[in-house]
Order: sequence, then structure tokens, then C-alpha cells
Amino acid sequence: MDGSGLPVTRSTCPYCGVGCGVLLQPDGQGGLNVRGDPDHPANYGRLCSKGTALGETVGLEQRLFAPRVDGRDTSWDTALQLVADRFSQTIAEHGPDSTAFYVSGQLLTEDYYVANKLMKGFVGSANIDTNSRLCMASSVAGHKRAFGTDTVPGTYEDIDEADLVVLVGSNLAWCHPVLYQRLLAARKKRGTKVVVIDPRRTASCDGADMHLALQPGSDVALFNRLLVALYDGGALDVAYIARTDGFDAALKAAWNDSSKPTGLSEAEIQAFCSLWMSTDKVVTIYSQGVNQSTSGSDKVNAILNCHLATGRIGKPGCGPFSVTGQPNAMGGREVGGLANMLACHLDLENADHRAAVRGFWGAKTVPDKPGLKAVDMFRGVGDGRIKALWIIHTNPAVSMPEADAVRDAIAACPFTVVSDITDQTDTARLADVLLPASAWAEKDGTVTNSDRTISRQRSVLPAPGQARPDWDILAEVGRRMGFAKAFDYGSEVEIFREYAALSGIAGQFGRDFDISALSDLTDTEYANLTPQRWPISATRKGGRFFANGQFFHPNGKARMLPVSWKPPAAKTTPRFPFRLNTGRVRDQWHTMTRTGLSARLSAHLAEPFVDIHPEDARSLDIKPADLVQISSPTGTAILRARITDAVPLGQVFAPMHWTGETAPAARIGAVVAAAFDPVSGQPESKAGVAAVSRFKAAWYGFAISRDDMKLDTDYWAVARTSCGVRAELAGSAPVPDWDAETRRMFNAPDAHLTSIIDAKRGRARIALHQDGALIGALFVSPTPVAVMRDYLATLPGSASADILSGRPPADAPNPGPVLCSCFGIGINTIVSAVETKGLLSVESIGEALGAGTNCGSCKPEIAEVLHKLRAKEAAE
Ligand SMILES: Nc1nc2c(c(=O)[nH]1)N[C@H]1C(S)=C(S)[C@@H](COP(=O)(O)OP(=O)(O)OC[C@H]3O[C@@H](n4cnc5c(=O)[nH]c(N)nc54)[C@H](O)[C@@H]3O)O[C@H]1N2
Ligand SMILES: Nc1nc2c(c(=O)[nH]1)N[C@H]1C(S)=C(S)[C@@H](COP(=O)(O)OP(=O)(O)OC[C@H]3O[C@@H](n4cnc5c(=O)[nH]c(N)nc54)[C@H](O)[C@@H]3O)O[C@H]1N2
Ligand code: SF4
Ligand SMILES: [Mo]
Repeated sequence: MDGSGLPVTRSTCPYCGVGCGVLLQPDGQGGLNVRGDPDHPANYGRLCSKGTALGETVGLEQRLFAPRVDGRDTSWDTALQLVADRFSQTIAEHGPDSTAFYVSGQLLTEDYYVANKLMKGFVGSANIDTNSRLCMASSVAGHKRAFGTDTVPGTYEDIDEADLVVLVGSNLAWCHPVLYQRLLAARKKRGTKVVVIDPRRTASCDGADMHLALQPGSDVALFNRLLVALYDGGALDVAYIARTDGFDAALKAAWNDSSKPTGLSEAEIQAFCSLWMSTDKVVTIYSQGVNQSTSGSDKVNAILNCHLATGRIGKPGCGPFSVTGQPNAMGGREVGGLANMLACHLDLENADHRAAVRGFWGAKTVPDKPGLKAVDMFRGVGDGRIKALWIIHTNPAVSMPEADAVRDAIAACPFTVVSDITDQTDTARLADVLLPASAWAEKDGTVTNSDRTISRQRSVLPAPGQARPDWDILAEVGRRMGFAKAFDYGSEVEIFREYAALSGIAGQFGRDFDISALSDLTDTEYANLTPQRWPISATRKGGRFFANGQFFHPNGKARMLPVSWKPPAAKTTPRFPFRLNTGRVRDQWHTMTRTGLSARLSAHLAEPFVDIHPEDARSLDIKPADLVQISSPTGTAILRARITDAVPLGQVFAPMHWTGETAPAARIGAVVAAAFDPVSGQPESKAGVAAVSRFKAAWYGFAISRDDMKLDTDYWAVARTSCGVRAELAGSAPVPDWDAETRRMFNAPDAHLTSIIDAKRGRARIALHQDGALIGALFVSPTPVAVMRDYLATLPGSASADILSGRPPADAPNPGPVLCSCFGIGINTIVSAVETKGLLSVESIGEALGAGTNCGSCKPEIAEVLHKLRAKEAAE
């Protein structure tokens, strides 16, 4: 309870792996107030823009309320009996390996545990894989090779205490913003040096001491150079190396890589190596630029080698730190959600481990071979090996590489079940059976964040319609398949206790993961569980791993791996001359089913885009805001060009977020080939090849609308606004009658239409009013439409008689595109405040306007604006 009299509940943010604590306060009318939890050890009250906007994403407008079979609403009884029968029948006819589950690092631990138990223990196949295969698999493989288990030794306190933080393939400022704020705070206090290793210049480079724009995929060569430099410079920790095997072979492999291309100058490499060498407290944070690579596991081991060789691991302020992407990516690894793991960090290939888990579960058999990993799983769906598929809490028709082929495979699968909170996703639209899951604010359970801290997620809103928690749906299917006893769960806590007890067995095998001290939590203790870092057993509590040089290989030592540089799988050719890099933007989460509901978040970057270097743009005759077509041997996407030297020559970068729902021509996953790391099975989503050309649009359009529009042009992209939607459009064929087309698009046959049409020049400006209020407007031009978009987006619903000018009246301010989404402050407002008030720092802008003072996620971009203004002033 707080001053308002409404109850406050502690929970966890459902987005990234930082795992920030939130205070949730339902307003009693379906809405939710969200604040950072000042007591949570991950964020101490801070939230980023996405966390701050959580309350705007709990609306029910796109929710799925009832189970559906073949598109028709039905009862749970009918739907779940069908799922159980079809899975049982498929297993009986074609064997357990003809079925598969594809799940998610966003499932709660309890959901995940039940899914894994059902597939590995009772269906009798290891065909359960997860979107973590696209995300964390290379780190898992690298950790297991080096440490003997998948142990993340780093903690958030290490970032506070480090003197050098190296970000490798991590855009921390946008993807783990609260951790980045924590790094900036430490830097302010102790002058922490920051190095960013990333082919492109990102928001994380702003203010970094060094940005190494290495050639895509060359991280192994760079860290091998570092290992040799550590040896040459006498910076090795010989006593610690005695706790490892394989140093000589690793060093030899590193030597052999000495002349391998990194794209960096000798001076840059030397500067990096000497900074690393001369700093005792080094934390290397790495993420998808490392993992999503055909040499991802080797990249991980190249980094681990350097930390092991210098003993910079297991000590405060030191260590390799693979930051997890999804809120429960870590928990999913703990429960064994990947096709090549058992549960609780036990090994599928180990007969003793299998026997122990089988006995504990009371299962008949546990598979002794890994199941199909994501790429192979969907290939198996495509070629008919998989005949019954259940997809839970993930959207593979968008997020898998070769997404068009994956979409077609799912569509053709004889029986596909999808559990989601909405029916409006590319994957949900393909389901034979669609099951309504409760969403994060309606669910109870636990998640584990990047630094092994287990936190509670707590339900504060009622589940709408018939929606049910994922574990509950899975357990009932288990019971209906004939495994009544094994899936006899009445609540989350029963699952959690069982899982914690199983981890005790893992602990007895000497595994790292052990939370057995939580196996006898009472219901009340579970309800009140505070964030805790594992291990949590009678003998171990939250401590550091590897401080004593004790590892999890049979001989107790770590292994250094000999690793060698390999180029990305796809080679650029004259036909496909560009390297295609993909990733994330600050204010969207993956396929946008939740963040896309927030107008504030959608205002930051409202359209899919591709970043291309100015010289490449020039040689391809691409002008700012042109649409471009990106093609690869596997697919095509149309995206808006942003011309910027943040990407190097010959490389393009596109975000992963847009889908068939929001911009059907812009599904970048279709362009990404499914080449994968042979060790981890993780796809190379960051180093595809592509051809780039200008999209020959006959016309471009920009629309604003109060209601959803009927969009079916060659290119369209829609984003939510505070009063409806905005859409970018383009077509390759001329439109003969814009007035008629507009009425059709806005589904407004009777609205009052005003238009200015210049057919000769191919321009049209059309407004539709109803009862004196603007319901929509369309601006068409043969070149990209130049209107004040952010201003226009505020008009639907108002009188706005003079909208056809496309700009605000002379006396109205035009704030420009939103930079600070918390306070809705546009770039023009910031520029004019800098110019008129002589503001010199991000802090002074914050004081004057408030921008950047809530979550701070936009601070790097404000700094960039300041930087550009200063450069402009200097040039004048
Ligand atoms: N805003 C936002 N935050 C998120 C998410 C989101 O969807 N939106 N998703 C969450 C999830 S699941 C994940 S996994 C994380 C991902 O977090 P990050 O890994 O930080 O994000 P990405 O943008 O995927 O990729 C990081 C960087 O890798 C770089 N890179 C590409 N190739 C190479 C290379 O060969 N070497 C190196 N060193 N770098 C390279 C890219 O240019 C990119 O800037 O973010 C999490 N946080
Ligand atoms: N090109 C390219 N592709 C990538 C990446 C990249 O960098 N580049 N990154 C990869 C990575 S790291 C990741 S993690 C993946 C992420 O990709 P996905 O996991 O496919 O993306 P999400 O949008 O997070 O999908 C989550 C789905 O779960 C639904 N959902 C939300 N809450 C619940 C719930 O409580 N229960 C259930 N059952 N459903 C729910 C959402 O509506 C949504 O449809 O993308 C991968 N794909
Ligand atoms: S950093 Fe942002 S997205 Fe990540 S957990 Fe915290 S509030 Fe959520
Ligand atoms: Mo991820």
C-alpha cells in the first residue's frame, strides 16, 4: 500500500535479462502503474524506457480470450483433449521423435520446467528446443567447454568495481539499459574505462574510451592477439594457469592467428591490448555480436582464454560476463530447456545423470541423445519428420533465420499448436490449435537474470477471458496424455519445490546449479521470496564461482581451448556484395507484440529501416529516406534507408522487430540465412550477405488515422500513436484515383473528404472528417513524403481543418521525432533549447527540459545531438 491506498506488489520486468525489480500498482480499471523497485539488487529503482512504459502494454485490445481450433473459439476441454490425442497418436504411429516443442527464454522457470519434463521425461524425446538457441547457445557451449558447466561467473557488482569494461558485440546502452546506466554511474565514480568492440558505431560507443570497429566475425582473431600480447608482455597468472588445462595449445593457436584479418589497425590492437594488460580489474561483457555467429562458441572461448590466463575471473571487478537477453534465458538453461541438456545443469549424455533424473521424475526413459536444435527442428518440420509441433511464447515465423521457409514449414505441419497471449502474430496465424496464455502481469513464478539472481514475478491483474498460465496448460496436456501423477500440479509453488529438490541431486553430482535450500519453501515463503543469487543450498549461498580455481570438469580444472579465426559462413560475392548485420532498437522488444502497443515506445523509431554507409548509398543512387530492397539467396525485405557512417562501407544493419503484422514486406529474418555454429547450433544472424538496391516506388505515402487501416500496398509499415496509428506506404504501380483509394484504405465510404490532387506531379493530400473531427489523412508524393510526421500524428480526433499543409501552424511548436520517450520530448525541442539556452551537457538539458532524467535510456542519443551541434558550431 502507498499513499494512494492502492496495493503495491513487487515483481520483475518481463523484458531483458537485467531482470529489474518493479513495483506494480493496478488502478482497479485494468490499468497498471509501474515503478522501479528501489530494493531490487539489479536496478535499485531504475527502469529503462521499456520498463517505464509497461503500464501502456497491458491493454486487452489484441488479447486472445479463448482456445481456438481451426480458427473457431472452443472450450479448454475440447482444445486440450485434441492436443493430447494428436500428440499421443503421432507418438504411437511415428515415434516420440516425430513430435517437438519449441519454447522460449521468456517462459517462467515453472512453465519451462514442466515443458522440459513433459518432453524429455514422458513423451520420451529430446525434441524440445527454445529461442535461446538463437540467443545464448554459443555462450552455453563455450562455458561448458571451459568450465565443465554452463556457469556465468560475473555479477552486477563486478561492473561497479571494474576499472575496464569491454563490451564485445553488445549494445548495452539499448539492450541492457539499466546495466549500462550502472556502468556509467561506476565510471563517474571511479573513471572506469570502456571499450566497445562492434563493427558499427552504436549508442554504447558514445563516451566510450575506444571503439574497435572490427571486421564482422573476427573476434577470435582479436582475442587471440590479446592472448599472445598477454604472454609477450609477461601478464600471465602462472599460478592460475596451473588450474587449467590446454594453455600451450591455446597459445599456439593464438600465435597462428597473428596475421588474421580483424579490419583494425596495429595501433588500435596494441592500444586495446595494453589497456587490458595494464588493468587488473577487467570485465568483458559479451552478447549477440559474439553468440550469433558460426564461430560463436570459439569467440566465447577466445574471451574466456584471456580471463583464465590472467586469473581475471572469480574475483570482484573481474570476469567474463555473458549477459542474457531474455528475462528468463538463464532460468531456461537451469531447467534444461535446450535440446542438448537435461535438467539442473545435468548432462543428457551422462548415464548416471539420466538415471537420477528418470528416477526422480518417475519416468520410463529419458533420451540419451540430444534432440533437434532450432534450425534443424524447423527443417524437420519442413521435410515432414516432425508431425506435431507445439510453439510456446515465441514467434519463430519472424525470429528464425530463413523466416519465410520457417513460416511455410509451420503452415504445412500436420498439427501445430501455438500458445500465445494474442492471435495477431505471424506464428499464431498458422496454428491449428491456438491456446490463450496469461500474460506477465497475470502470472506467478520465478525468473533468473543475467547474474544468477532468482526473482519472483507476481500476478496483479486477472487473466482475461479463459487465459491460463503456460505451466497449467502444459500440465493438463501431460495429465490427458496419461501421466496424471507426474503432472499433478495445483500451483506454481509445487513445481518450484520439485525443481529445487531436483537441483539438490545435481548438487550431489557436484554441479554448480543447486537451489535445494528452497525445496521446502512454504507457500507463504514462496509468495514472499526475495531476490537471491544461486547457488542456494545448505552449504553454498550466492557465492562466487571460480575464486578458488575449482571448476566442473572431472579433474576440477578449467580448459583453455585452441581456437582459430574463421570467416562468416556466407561469402560476399558480386551478386551479394554487402554484409548484413541485424539486431535491436532501444524501444522495441523483438516482434513488438507488447512494446508495439505503446505509442510512446513506437515514437522512437516508427518504421523498419536499414543503415547504409554514405558512399554505398551514393554508388547505388540511394537518397535519404528512399526505400531499398535487401535480398539474399533466402529472401527479400523492403526497408527505409538511413544513410549513416555508423555502419562501415560494405555493411548494412537492419533491426529484427518488424513482422507480417506491422510491415509485411520488411521481415528481415527472411533475408538471414540459417548457417549455424557447428558446436552450439546457434544461427549467424549478424553476418549474412545481401544485395541492396533502390526500391522503384511509383509513389510514397504517409498516413495518420484514428482507426486501424486496410493496408495492402507493396510496402507499408504501421505504428501506434497516442490517437490512433500512423503508416508509411509505397507502391510500385500508379494509383488512378486517390480519393477512392483513400476511402477504401480508411474504410470510410461516407466521410467528408477534402483533397488537393496534383495528378501531373503525382502528389495528393487528402483528409477525411466525420462529425467535424479528423479521422484520417494521406499524403502522397513521387519522392519520400516530406511532412511533419510527429505533429500530424497528434491530430486524428481533433478538428484540424488546415491539415493539408502537412505542417503545424506557424505559432505551434514542432517537437520533431521523440528522443526521450518517458517525457515525449522531441529532437527539435532539445536542439532549440541547446541553441537558445546555451546548454552544454546532457545534465543541463535534463535540468532544463527533463529529457533523460527518468530512465536515462536516451542519454546516449542526447549526447550525440550535443556532439553534432558542437561539431557544426566548430565548422562554422
Ligand atoms: N531494446 C531491446 N532490448 C533488448 C531486446 C530487444 O528486443 N530490444 N532483446 C533482448 C535479447 S533477447 C537479447 S539476446 C539482447 C541482445 O543484446 P545485444 O547483443 O546487445 O543486441 P544486438 O543488437 O542483437 O547485437 C549487439 C551488437 O552486435 C554487433 N555485432 C554484429 N556482428 C558482430 C561481430 O562480428 N563482432 C562483434 N564484436 N559485434 C558484432 C552488432 O552490430 C550489434 O550492435 O537484448 C535484450 N534486450
Ligand atoms: N535477424 C535476427 N533474428 C533474431 C535475432 C537477431 O538479432 N537478428 N535475435 C534472436 C534472439 S536473441 C531472440 S531471443 C529471438 C526472440 O524472438 P521471439 O521469441 O520469437 O520474439 P518475441 O516477440 O519475444 O516472441 C514472444 C511471443 O510470446 C508471446 N507472449 C508474450 N507473453 C506470453 C506468455 O506469457 N505466454 C505465452 N505463451 N506467450 C506469450 C508474444 O505475444 C510473442 O508472440 O529472436 C532471434 N531472432
Ligand atoms: S533494463 Fe529495461 S527492459 Fe531490461 S529489465 Fe530493466 S526495465 Fe526491463
Ligand atoms: Mo535473445
